[in-house]
Amino acid sequence: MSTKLPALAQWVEEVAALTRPDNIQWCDGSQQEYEGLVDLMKASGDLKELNQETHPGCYLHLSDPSDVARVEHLTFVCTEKAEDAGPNNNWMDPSEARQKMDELFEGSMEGRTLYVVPYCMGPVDSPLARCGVEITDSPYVVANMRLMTRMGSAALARIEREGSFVKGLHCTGDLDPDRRFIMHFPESLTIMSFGSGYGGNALLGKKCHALRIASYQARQEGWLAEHMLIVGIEDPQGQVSYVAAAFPSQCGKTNLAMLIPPASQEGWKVWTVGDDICWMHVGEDGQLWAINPEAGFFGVAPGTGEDTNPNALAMLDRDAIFTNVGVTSSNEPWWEGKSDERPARNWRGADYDDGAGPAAHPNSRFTVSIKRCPSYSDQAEAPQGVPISAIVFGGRRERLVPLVMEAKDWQHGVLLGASMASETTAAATGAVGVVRRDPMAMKPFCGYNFADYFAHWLTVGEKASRAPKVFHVNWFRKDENGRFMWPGFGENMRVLRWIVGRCRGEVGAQDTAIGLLPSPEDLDVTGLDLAPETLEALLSLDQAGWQQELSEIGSYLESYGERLPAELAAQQRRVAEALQA
Ligand code: OXD
Ligand code: MN
Repeated sequence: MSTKLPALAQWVEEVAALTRPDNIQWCDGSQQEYEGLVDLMKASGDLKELNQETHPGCYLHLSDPSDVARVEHLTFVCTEKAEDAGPNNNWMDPSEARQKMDELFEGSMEGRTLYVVPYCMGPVDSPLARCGVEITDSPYVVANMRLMTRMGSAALARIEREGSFVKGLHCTGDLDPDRRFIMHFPESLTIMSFGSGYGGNALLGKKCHALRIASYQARQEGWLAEHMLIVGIEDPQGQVSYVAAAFPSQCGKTNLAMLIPPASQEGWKVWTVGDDICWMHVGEDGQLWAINPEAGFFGVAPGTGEDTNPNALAMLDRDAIFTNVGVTSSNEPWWEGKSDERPARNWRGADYDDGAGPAAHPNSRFTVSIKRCPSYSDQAEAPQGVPISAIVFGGRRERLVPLVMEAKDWQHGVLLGASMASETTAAATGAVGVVRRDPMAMKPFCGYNFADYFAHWLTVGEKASRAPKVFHVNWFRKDENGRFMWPGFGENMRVLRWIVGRCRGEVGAQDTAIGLLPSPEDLDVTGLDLAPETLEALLSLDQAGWQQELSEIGSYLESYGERLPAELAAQQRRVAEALQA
């Protein structure tokens, strides 16, 4: 296999001349090719077979311990002008960055195979989908790309038809953290990633293309590329409303995306369209239509259990790749929160020792095709996408932020998204548990200046005459004893029902300075072990605390200087004044 497209053939030749691989393999995406890669990795020790009787087609990959998460401090957006990348990104001059990367890539594939991986983000026949080609020397990356994207011949055919594609160049290198960079060149639709094999740094279709590069393209072309799950919520009469929800990494997007409503919510169902990324376009009817550009999950394993996410467990017993989990004595994958069984070995491949940290790395992952998900939506492949009724923002906030609130209008919704904050998690290297502003859960993923991004969100709202309603949720409030106040997981269905009810004009809310909040009687809490005072606290407004929050939001927004849209500053002032009243 090779290509009819001169621009692609030439790029592959140039990369090969620079990196000097022993072989070049064009990937067709076939099952046979996948099995060949698995055999190769079993032979090299990159993959270990798990128990094939209980977990057919499942393998374990253990990373270098220094390479287990995204590296935000080594991730750069290289636009010609630093202001275009904005204070939300690390910036490097594009020619300096290219030179640095060329030096690293020079001869870096000697003795290795260069894989050419054409892929399509989104259903191959969807006008909303976009294509890319990743060149990598890692068979682990190729195998994961096959599970995560529409990869191979069909994607290549579309690329040859369209003539354009995002170029992604990846090399594992020697995994030296001092020689690790994830560079984005949005103006030339190019990604260069060196020195890491970790998902978010190396599977370039995901964060690098579908968020950083796509968000930049989306602004130019008038659409949105977001860090959001997409679900269909079906009521007992069979009517489905679609919701897109943005939460920072490790705040439960995957769990919410495949939620199973508890018995008390009889007749309600949740259908999974996506768990991490959402591309939305304004349709001719004025609604936002969304596709999931991915074809698989790269989900966080720890905490995935029978009581938290039974759908995920059900899809993980075949054809999955596990990265950095532990194993049991019968060689089945294991992580904290999976079962009461004692693991035999930890994620470093050593015998498990209770005193020596968790068996699975806190950011250990599973990769599996979305088609394995029991709640996979029959609309997930729809070329036109699904119509979005509600956009939900949320973060991990121990205090202050109520369980749920609704924005007064789109502009206020943009403020809710732009002022989102969350406690940091293990998905990225660095301190865990520190509250940071993470607008629209896009802090690590927006490929341009956040001030321009907020302005773009406001513009999309102007274009969409039937824009979704916007909400904010917080599943993570704690009481003075440090206990979670809301049960979360499947019980979040009760909050989703209020959200859907609001979109359909069927349930009440009280107007407050910070937004529309349900009164306790607006939420169905029948059968929940929840004290009335706790519910009251979850739905109340702490005036002094919010005044302080609004002042912090004001300073945060001011840090974007003159590029900040006046409308957003006005929204902040409006809420701050309402809180003084
Ligand atoms: C992810 C992340 O892998 O957000 O989805 O880190
Ligand atoms: Mn994510």
